[in-house]
Amino acid sequence: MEDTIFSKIIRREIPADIVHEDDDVLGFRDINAQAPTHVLFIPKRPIATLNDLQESDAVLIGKLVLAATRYARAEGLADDGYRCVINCNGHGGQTVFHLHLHLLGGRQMHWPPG
Ligand code: DGP
Repeated sequence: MEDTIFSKIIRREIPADIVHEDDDVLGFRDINAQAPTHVLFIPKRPIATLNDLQESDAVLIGKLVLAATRYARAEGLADDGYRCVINCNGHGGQTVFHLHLHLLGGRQMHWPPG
């Protein structure tokens, strides 16, 4: 997989506001926040898109989701609610090809999305 800006954030080659880190997952604030809380959770091991997930990634993806939901709870978002989004490829609106989960919270979300 080609290097992305997110690999540079993992390696601390470019700055980011990192809010979560463990062995497998990094969480940092989105540079273009769409909500009062907008954090991106990424696997440290680069996977380009949802299409590239293998059966063997099931635990990793579980850890990614749990990192986001635990963070949401710690930030006091759980009761009001929040949104988790993973965009895939062009129609999904993906622009950075290192799989990432957007955690958005702190305001009312709307459905359907645009
Ligand atoms: P997506 O469209 O799902 O691929 O979302 C990519 C997100 O990544 C987008 O909301 C903006 C964010 N982003 C892009 N470059 C950077 C960066 O250098 N730093 C941070 N913190 N976020 C970035």
